[in-house]
Amino acid sequence: MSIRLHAHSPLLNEAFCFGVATASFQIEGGIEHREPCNWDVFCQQPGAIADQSDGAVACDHFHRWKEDFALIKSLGVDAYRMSISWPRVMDANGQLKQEGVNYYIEQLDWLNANNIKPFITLYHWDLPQHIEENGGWLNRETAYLYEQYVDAITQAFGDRVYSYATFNEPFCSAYLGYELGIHAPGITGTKNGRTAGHHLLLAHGLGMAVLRKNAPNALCGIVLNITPTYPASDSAEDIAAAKMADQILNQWLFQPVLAGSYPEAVLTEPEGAAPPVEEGDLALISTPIDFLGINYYTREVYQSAEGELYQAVPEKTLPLTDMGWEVFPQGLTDVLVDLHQRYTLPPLYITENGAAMPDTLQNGEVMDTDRAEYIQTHLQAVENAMQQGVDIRGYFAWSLLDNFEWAEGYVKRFGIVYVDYQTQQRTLKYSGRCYQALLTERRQSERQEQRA
Ligand code: GCO
Repeated sequence: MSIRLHAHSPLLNEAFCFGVATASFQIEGGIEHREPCNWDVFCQQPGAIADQSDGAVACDHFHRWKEDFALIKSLGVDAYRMSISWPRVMDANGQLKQEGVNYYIEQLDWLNANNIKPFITLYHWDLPQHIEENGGWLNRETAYLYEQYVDAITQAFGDRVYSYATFNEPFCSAYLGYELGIHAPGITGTKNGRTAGHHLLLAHGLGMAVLRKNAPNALCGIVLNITPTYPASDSAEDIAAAKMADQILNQWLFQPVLAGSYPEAVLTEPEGAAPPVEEGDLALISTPIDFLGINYYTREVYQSAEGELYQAVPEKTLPLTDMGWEVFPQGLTDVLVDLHQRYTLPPLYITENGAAMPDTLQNGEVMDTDRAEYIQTHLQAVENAMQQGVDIRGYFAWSLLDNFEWAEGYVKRFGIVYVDYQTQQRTLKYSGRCYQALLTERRQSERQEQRA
């Protein structure tokens, strides 16, 4: 097994961007150099994190970033997607923290000096705790605090950033954090989920306007995750259940951003839980974006159930990752084509795709052929979507490093690089070597073409 693409694959075109992705809270540690955040506090709740861990050290990337960046460079990627920790760069009075700002500026300068495009996510779930204590995303005011944060940090970064995403997966912040309560801050209730979701989207719209002013040359947009929904059978009821799940769980966030309206079901189901839309909000939220980032991992199957809008089918029929998620590359093609047919899309980037696998380090090696195959088949799925007319400009493997997998702690490993959390030693896994080989080959064939 290796990761191979046929010689004429559009993914081998030099304009197609390959990268790796990470997020601040999941890798940085170095918490004594920043303000506390919602996840620091959530991790202390008994039972919140599978292995009772937290982000205090994580991959110690705060201290080891130069080593990690050398690794990124050795992969031969075109781009690196990372997030900025808001509590690292701003204090509780809304003033920039110079130490944190310098930390990121040094990284941006390193990336630019090494011809690696910085794809910056401005919010990947770590909210300053003092803002959480003021209601977090349930409070409309948080959207305006976010706007101030974006204004200050993007001015400080100047023209160092190739691409900005306002948010990563507002679905997870809103639904997992404020509706199911399995992510920070651990609040429940549909009304809360929809309220948080709306304020996150509002903040996205406000953030876009700031980015246009402060980063006129950057590629700006948002990253949304999507889990395509399939009916358990051909029955009209199951088909309706799958459609309903899609409206409520996926189009909930896609439709306002891409079409300036909420799906009917989100406005009406259940009664009283409609997002708190104020005049002008949807126009802001649907402001044009330069790119849309898509995070894809798996599908979900739904059936109808008495008294419920939809019910996820618990039995899985396909091979599973270590998260218990079905491996279903066809779902990526399907969902990209579906979005393309449904909306007028900006160019897409696959900003996350990858798999947790039960890796073992043996004789200094991790032979994760399963992950290599996952990446290979999903790259093929991207290519299939491109052949059906979808404009896709890049692919980022999630993740560079094994890291803090939120409520799963350090038990689930998504990296193409293995991290020994005792010693902090990094080992490029087999999948990482395959990714590297693919990128090296691509560069070589480019050079040959240039010579020819
Ligand atoms: C995401 C998450 C990542 C997760 C990954 C695997 O954007 O979905 O940001 O942080 O680690 O998705 O669950």
